[in-house]
Amino acid sequence: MSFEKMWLNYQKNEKSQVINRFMLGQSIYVCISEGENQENRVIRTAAKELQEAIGDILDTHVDIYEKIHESVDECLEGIILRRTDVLKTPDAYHVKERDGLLSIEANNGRGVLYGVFDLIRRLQCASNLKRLDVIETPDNPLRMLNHWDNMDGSIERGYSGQSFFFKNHELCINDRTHMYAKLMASVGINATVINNVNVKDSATELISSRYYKYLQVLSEVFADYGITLYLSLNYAAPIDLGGLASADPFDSEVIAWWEQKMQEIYTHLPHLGGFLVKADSEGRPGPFTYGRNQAEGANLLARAIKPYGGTIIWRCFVYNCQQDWRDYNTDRARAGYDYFAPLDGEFLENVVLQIKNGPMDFQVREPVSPLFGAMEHTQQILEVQIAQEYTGQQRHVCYLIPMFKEILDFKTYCGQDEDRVSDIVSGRSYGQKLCGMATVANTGNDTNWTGHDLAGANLYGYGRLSFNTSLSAEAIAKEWIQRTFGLDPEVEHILLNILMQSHSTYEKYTSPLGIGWMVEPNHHYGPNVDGYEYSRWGTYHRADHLGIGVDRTPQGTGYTHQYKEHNASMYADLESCPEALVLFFHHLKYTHELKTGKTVIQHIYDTHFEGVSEVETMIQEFKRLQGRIEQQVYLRILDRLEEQLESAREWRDQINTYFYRKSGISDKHGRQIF
Ligand code: GCW
Repeated sequence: MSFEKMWLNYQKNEKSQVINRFMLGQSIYVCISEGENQENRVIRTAAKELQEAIGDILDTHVDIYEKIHESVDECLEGIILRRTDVLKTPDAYHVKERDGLLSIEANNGRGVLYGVFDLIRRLQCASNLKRLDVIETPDNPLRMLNHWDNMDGSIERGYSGQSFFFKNHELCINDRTHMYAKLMASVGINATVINNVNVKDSATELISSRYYKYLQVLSEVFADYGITLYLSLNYAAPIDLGGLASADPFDSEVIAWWEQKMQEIYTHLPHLGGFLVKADSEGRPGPFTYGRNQAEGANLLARAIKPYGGTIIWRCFVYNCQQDWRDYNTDRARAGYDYFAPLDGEFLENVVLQIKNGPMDFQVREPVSPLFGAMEHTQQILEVQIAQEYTGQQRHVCYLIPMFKEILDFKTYCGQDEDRVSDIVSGRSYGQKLCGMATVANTGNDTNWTGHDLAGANLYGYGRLSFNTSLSAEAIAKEWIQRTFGLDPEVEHILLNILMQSHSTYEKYTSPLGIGWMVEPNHHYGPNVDGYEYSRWGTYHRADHLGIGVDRTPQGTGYTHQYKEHNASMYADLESCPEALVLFFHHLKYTHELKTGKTVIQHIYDTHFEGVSEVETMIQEFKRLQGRIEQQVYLRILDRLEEQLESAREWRDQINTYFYRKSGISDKHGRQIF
């Protein structure tokens, strides 16, 4: 089925064929170096990919000729793929057409591959390749995916079926694995973690002889597409796997165990990039058990892996998940900064901290984590989540790239300029090399990969954005639509509108003014206003009969002062606090008048009615596409939109009714509230 190929579902494109006639009958010259090496392998992958795409899109066969690097100048006509020293940055590429000669040059094999996929994108979108001259340099050195796949085949927060990496505690390597590598490389992903950060049971054994052979094969499949394999690690492996009594980072037996383990791992898996670690978080073991801090914990692993050039990616999602809801002083939002900011400069050079975009947990709207900009001497990765845990679970359409853009564009004021989140994680702010972006992936073994067909835009968009953070969310969505659904302008117009408004619509019927967590506990789908109100998770809205919101100003939990000026004052001052986040930072009366002139309660009612009616409009619009997109896909999407509508009504009615009952204030438009 075509949707198994997502945006690489090449179709014969007559428009492209006419525009790019000069490519017909050309040959591909691949310039490789002498001997067998990884760079050559990636360049060969690139050539095969280009051959396939030209064959399908332009309906013409091109031959591939291999040349040893020195002799390339002989080929005057054709498509040349080669490495060059001119481009200094790894993964950057130069695509150029001149007098019928098309060259794709890069400093490494991966860059050549990216150049090829750039060209393929242009062929699919029917852009003119004549006189093309483009140099692209990736903004982020690391562009990662984190899969939360378990060894039994289930996926934590997975909404697209089962894992395609694991089944019954075995690794799967098949056509889908190859297609995965190809799809990810086509949008610039260069690293992936295949197992859940919650490493339990058999997953601890991934670093044992039972799995090395399979992991090695997998890492080679990935390496041919320029993707480096990483694994998640159980911090208590010395106990659970090694039979030691402790996992204390200062214990000499533990240190020796890790040194030996890393040596063993790298003997079997020379391509492994390193490990992602969730420690001292939500019940997972970590250095706190032994009275050690997070840097001491991370450095243990970093030292052991260093001889092999490996990296330790250490998550900052550390907070007290045994909070008492009666306690108004502890604020979960503060935890990441409180634990990590004082450790700036203490992490070894092969440690990267991975920081979730917000201080809580992937809510519909949160402020940016104040850790960004607070750690000048620490390498950092921004972690986002395209698995739609709190944003409709791939049953609702919610295009997340506009939100990711806002996060990347956020000014931290950590310097005079180059102080945005995008500057920090790209290495521009502090000159760091090991940094970038990671996302919790939204894929599974569903035919269409992402459950909701439109959720494919988030997978595509994340890759494109992490490569080039200045692309607009709209440009990315357009590309994705054209490559996935073809060049019908009506299809593009309607789907683009749906995608571009989807996050705002979702926010309207779920989560007003920065209040999160009003979801069903555990699975997080559907409304439950008090679902997390009296729990241990530190996730409270504090609504009573007079008002709602959390006071995080200096009079409250003091969280606002984790930001640098001017952000600290901007959030603390009700006048300047952005309205979309006002209840995140302030406790307000329902009768408080917002800048729009509406009261808080009226805003809640209005947005919930609007959200539902926007979903109704989406469905009407979408129905105009019947017959214009593949019927099966049309029906699948329609089905999800209909479920979304039903769910949005449930959200609207529960939220509005709850706050009406609490406040006793009627909707001024007299609409139905139950
Ligand atoms: O959002 C929470 C999820 C957990 C997840 C955790 C994390 C993998 O509900 O399922 O665990 O975040 O990011 O570690």
